[in-house]
Amino acid sequence: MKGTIIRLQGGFYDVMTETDQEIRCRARGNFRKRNISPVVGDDVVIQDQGDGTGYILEVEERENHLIRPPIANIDQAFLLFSVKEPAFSYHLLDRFLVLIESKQIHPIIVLTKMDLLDDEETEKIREATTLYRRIGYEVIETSTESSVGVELIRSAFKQKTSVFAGQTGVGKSSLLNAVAPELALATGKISKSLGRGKHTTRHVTLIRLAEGLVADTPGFSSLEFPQELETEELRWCFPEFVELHDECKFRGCVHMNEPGCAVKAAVDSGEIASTRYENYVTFMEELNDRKRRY
Ligand SMILES: Nc1nc2c(ncn2[C@@H]2O[C@H](COP(=O)(O)OP(=O)(O)O)[C@@H](O)[C@H]2O)c(=O)[nH]1
Ligand SMILES: [Mg+2]
Ligand SMILES: [Zn+2]
Repeated sequence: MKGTIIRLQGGFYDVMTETDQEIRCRARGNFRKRNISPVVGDDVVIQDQGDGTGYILEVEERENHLIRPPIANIDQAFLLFSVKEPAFSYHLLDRFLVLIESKQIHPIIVLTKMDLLDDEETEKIREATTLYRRIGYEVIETSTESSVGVELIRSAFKQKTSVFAGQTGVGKSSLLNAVAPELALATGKISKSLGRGKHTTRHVTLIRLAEGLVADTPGFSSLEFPQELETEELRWCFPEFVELHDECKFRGCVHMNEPGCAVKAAVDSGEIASTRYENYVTFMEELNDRKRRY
């Protein structure tokens, strides 16, 4: 029987089967010797003992894998950015996109708190919406105050394993509550003052939500680029650069100082947004600095 690990608890793996049963499993076989340690999100083959318990026999190959939080096979990440309180930042958005592109996870950009903008500010933020849609990203504008976009978020959950990412205060818990009120997650000041003890180990759990699975902790808790992201790979994290790459004079072009660079030409002509290119250069310098330090 096949299933997905949704929780790790006291040496057990709770597996949600294809038929929506939860089975408490132990790992059987020589996973440790083979250097496999099953994590939440892993697709597994289990032997069902028929009494609510079972054994994991096989862990299937992972599509992708996050370390913090430890979770595998994420289909998509909702990247939340508030348009106000805290203010919208192109830099932060591009940084999150690089983090997620480098993990080969499908991003969905979510702009939150749209209700806080007046008409003029709405116009201004639509420039961002348009820019990222033109690149090919899905952008969903939301407000939990006026219930904008909540249905779109809900339908995007279907049949997928998702993580929610975004800085504290952007409205992750509020939006999840809007999609599924039964979650009753603490929001705003309340959640801050609860402050979990330092030594409490937090395990990730996948929860059923709107016919999909969602991780109960925010993905990408660190904004640092992953250690394995090489400077030469950064260019693959910008889809609109990838599209022009073949037109650069040099095959190894990283779009910095090379002559005949199609990406830089597109920046000059306005086809590629200058904010995107500026952030690319900043990230490149950051990765180079890191390389120098180690
Ligand atoms: N005006 C407005 N406020 C919101 C919206 N979504 C969240 N907030 C507020 O933003 C604050 C942070 O929300 P929360 O969901 O706790 O953010 P989290 O830290 O990302 O989980 C809370 O005070 C919410 O009431 C929204 O769509 N509109
Ligand atoms: Mg929260
Ligand atoms: Zn180039």
